[in-house]
Amino acid sequence: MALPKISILGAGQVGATTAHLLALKGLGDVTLIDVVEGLAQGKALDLMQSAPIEAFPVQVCGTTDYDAMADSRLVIITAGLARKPGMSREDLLAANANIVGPIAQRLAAVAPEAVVIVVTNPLDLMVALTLQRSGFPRSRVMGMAGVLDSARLRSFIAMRLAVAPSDVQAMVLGSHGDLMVPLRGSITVKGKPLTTWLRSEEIDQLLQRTKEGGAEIVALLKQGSAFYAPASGVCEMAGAVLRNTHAVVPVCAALQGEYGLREVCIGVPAQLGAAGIERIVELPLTPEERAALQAAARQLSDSFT
Ligand code: A3D
Repeated sequence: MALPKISILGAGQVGATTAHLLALKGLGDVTLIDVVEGLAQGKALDLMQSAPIEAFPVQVCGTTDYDAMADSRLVIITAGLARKPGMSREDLLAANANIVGPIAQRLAAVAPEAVVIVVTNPLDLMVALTLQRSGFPRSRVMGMAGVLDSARLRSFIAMRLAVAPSDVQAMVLGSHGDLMVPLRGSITVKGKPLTTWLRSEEIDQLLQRTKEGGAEIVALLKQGSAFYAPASGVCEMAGAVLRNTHAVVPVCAALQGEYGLREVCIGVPAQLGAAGIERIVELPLTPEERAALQAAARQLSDSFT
């Protein structure tokens, strides 16, 4: 059976690491596309030379040509600038809108049936832009951030309690940034509420570290931002779409009334399958969580107008 075609825009840190993981998982044939001549071609060739050792069955190729996205089942947009120390994600808005907008327009022309996962920051605004420029239904455009923010929180809790990360369950909604909304009351470790493991002040500290999780890595790296965990987040979403798993994961999606919000792209739990977003899952939120989600939505609406 032919493997699905996956195109990745941007062969930088996140794009190339995502290509590597997708190949290792055998999720599809990968086309890497980057504006820098030779970059995508070189990384694709390097990845193909790992195939005899890793025994993955997929093809990876690289190009500068956007039209190579043609007939993709899945398009992943990582093209754009990454943060430097001291920069907020919003500082990237103008530059990255000029990169993502034309990509969204082109992909609508050459890959009109694709499901799109956006990674470029500022994430929630780039999802809204991709939706607008592609003209795609909201079911086929989503952003990766909640999976990453949730994984960061789970890893911090696992490190603090010295338990397996897979024993920690947590979900982070809202905007990818200061206005993320961790569902504090529903965090569990080995099935028991986090409040039975840690004092409230310690939980506050872990939540704050999660909010600053991206900046912590930017400050350490001094150039560029995180890419291993972001690429894992993208692959989790890609796997749910390509393998039609119906898994529920937090994604940035356009809301039309869910959670009482409209005309905004923001992080919420969604069930993913072959068609993209199959449904947005409305979890019961506490009044504080609902207010935090609304505040994040207000700020995003202000930024986009
Ligand atoms: P980087 O390693 O700089 O790669 C970006 C690539 O995009 C570079 O190779 C560029 O040459 C390429 N590029 C630039 N313009 C174009 C264009 N017009 N067409 C095709 N390719 C182009 O950055 P990165 O991979 O570390 O990060 C990529 C983006 O993802 C940035 O905006 C990051 O802020 C964002 N990011 C988001 C998350 C989220 O959780 C949402 C996590 C990590 C990174």
